[in-house]
Amino acid sequence: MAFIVNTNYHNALVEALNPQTSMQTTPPLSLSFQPQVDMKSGRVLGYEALLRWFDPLFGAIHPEKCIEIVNFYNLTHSLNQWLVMEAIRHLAYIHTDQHIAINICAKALDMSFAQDLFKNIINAKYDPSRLHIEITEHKAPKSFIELSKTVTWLRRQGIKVALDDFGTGNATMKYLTYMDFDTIKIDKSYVQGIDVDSSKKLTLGCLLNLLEASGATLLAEGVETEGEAETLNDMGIQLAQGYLFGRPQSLSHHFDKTPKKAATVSRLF
Ligand code: G
Ligand code: MN
Repeated sequence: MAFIVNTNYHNALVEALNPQTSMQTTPPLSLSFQPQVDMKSGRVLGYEALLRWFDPLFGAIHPEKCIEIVNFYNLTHSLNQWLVMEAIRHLAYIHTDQHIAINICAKALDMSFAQDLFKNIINAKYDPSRLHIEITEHKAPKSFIELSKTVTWLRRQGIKVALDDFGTGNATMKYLTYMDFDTIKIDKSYVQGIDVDSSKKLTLGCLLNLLEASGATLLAEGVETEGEAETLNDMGIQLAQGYLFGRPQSLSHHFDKTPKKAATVSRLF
């Protein structure tokens, strides 16, 4: 265990996950939003929501450590429910054609979670396609067959599903053989320095050949320089995320300090 067990972490986390606490001006748990852009048009298509935990007692807790603590105390389900509600709440502050993507690990993405998520987005009267799920592939799911059923069901309801950090997990190919995704996010390790490193370019080229048949839209992660963006464009990747286009920040930061309230509800069923 990489962190020292401290019962205060448990209490702090339970308190932070309370919906009342989330409404405070500076809540301990918050979301940071990083733009996902179409490099051709320059449009911000949506934002990936990244978890931030700042505890009054412990200070800033690194996201990886945060996930470790959450898992240790079996609070993954509560955290994921919190993530869904916060993501839905923030949809009101962005344009009606933009989405918010949340990270859910493959292990936690079961039918009951998916159905709850769908119910919540419908109750909030948003178009389900404005919520994206990024499946982190580091931890293998309990069953690929069950996961593929859930992913198919979610996509049928209009919720977009992305495979995150592609090329870093030990089951990368298995995901592709079992299910289809709307988006595949190419991990930053394949992207960084792509304009100056010919062997990296060759590797990414091979990956792209492989992914062509998947039918998914590709998004390059961790784009930091104009050179990388240009090379990716030349290689046919149109969507990107990275410091070049915007760091993870509060939504009000992305909207020049004045969050845009959506003028109308995007779609009613
Ligand atoms: O894999 P995932 O999509 O969840 O990646 C999000 C993580 O990557 C966050 O921790 C974020 O801060 C980091 N990140 C986002 N853009 C960049 C970038 O351009 N460069 C680097 N080094 N890290 C980035
Ligand atoms: Mn992600």
